[in-house]
Amino acid sequence: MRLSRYFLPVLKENPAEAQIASHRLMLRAGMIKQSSAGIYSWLPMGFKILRKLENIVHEEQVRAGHIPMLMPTLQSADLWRESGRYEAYGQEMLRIKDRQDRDMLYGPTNEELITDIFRNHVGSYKDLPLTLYHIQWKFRDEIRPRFGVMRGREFFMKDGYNFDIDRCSAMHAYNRHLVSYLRTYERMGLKAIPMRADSGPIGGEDTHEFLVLADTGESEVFYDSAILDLKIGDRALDYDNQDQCAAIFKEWTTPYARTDETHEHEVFAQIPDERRKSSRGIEVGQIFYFGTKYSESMGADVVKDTGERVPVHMGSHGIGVSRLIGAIIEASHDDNGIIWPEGVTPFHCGIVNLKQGDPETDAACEALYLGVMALGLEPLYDDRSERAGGKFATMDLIGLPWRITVGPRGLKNGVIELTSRRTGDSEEMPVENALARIAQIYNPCT
Ligand code: 5CA
Repeated sequence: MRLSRYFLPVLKENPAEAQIASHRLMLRAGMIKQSSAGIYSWLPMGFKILRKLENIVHEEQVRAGHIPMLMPTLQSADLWRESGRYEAYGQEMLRIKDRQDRDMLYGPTNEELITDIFRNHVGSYKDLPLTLYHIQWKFRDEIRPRFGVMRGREFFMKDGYNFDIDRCSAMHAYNRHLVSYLRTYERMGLKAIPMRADSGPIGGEDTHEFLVLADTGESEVFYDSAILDLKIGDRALDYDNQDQCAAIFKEWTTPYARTDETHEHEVFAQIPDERRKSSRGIEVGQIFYFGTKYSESMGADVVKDTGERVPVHMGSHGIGVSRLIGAIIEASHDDNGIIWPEGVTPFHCGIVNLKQGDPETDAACEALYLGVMALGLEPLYDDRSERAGGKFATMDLIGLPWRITVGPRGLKNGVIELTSRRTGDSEEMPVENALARIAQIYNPCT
């Protein structure tokens, strides 16, 4: 993409309404524009990252054997009356009447809708286990929408639902989700810690929240710092292997990690001083096992091999896809702007032309631009006639992990400059070497 032809409305000044870094930087970097409280338009740069995160979530869900689909945003109130949640959900639910005077609602979550689909189409134990998911907009009329996409009213969420014949099979689904979520967050360059939590309006017996540590997080968390050393990495995962998923679940849930809702002072006090930590955290996902809560109230049951009819065991599992963008920025920025982890960056590198209009510099930049694209990567080429300082400031603000700077002086010596956004370190090298480095960074196998 050529910056001169892109739509990147960056702001020079800090917007007064933004209290935390991620909100400020998303507005300044031209990623989002508020349309009303807690509701945003996603401008091209923000939309590009949202799509990247969505793709990572899809890839990891499909890898875990879960099946993508799409349910509507508007739902019928009658379904929610069946589960008893229409009244119970309270003010956060946006209730709407259609022209026939029917009660509708903008879905805050989808347990009822998916249970209705299940009971209409599945009747036998032979069709189980089954996990369906979608990534769709949700609406919760939050009393205090704030911090930009972090606590929005309209937000983008992955929600998945497992249907299993018994508790044991459903616990495997629970563990499998925990493992797939750990992998998902790691790919995004995040350390998200699963913490035993409270199930709130979703209900159920078992639930873990995934928290990214950040001073600006809304939750208070308590943990054993040993958990920070754990990593899924590139270990071979077999999601059908119950023992492996259970072992990884155990590995991550053995060190103490709780939100304030489930915190136990006495247990916490037993952790050695140097490992006993408390801080703030951003909740980027939550998994639930709620047994037969919805299947019993809504009649979602299957016939077992014995001929007996039993309600299915269910769980639901959410990832806050739009909130994740805020969480990544909170975890990865400096005074000059965002620092995107390579796994989620909107463009793989920036190209800065220091002397736009100079035939040699322009030609070198064009060649580089085509060269990066030939690697199957996306460069953002700043081809505007701006001062170098302004171009650098924009690149720092939008946070691409690598910047290639091309100027007449370097070209005389046959070199350009490759700069890491994270460390600020620059290295001069011939164009071919820069291309080889970029290729190696993004495709380590080539
Ligand atoms: N049905 C379950 C699992 S699918 C559910 O709704 N879980 S949830 O309430 O925990 O939401 C899942 C995730 O969505 C949360 O972990 C959080 O990351 C994100 N989320 C929830 N509310 C908001 C909000 N107001 N703004 C942005 N993200 C939100």
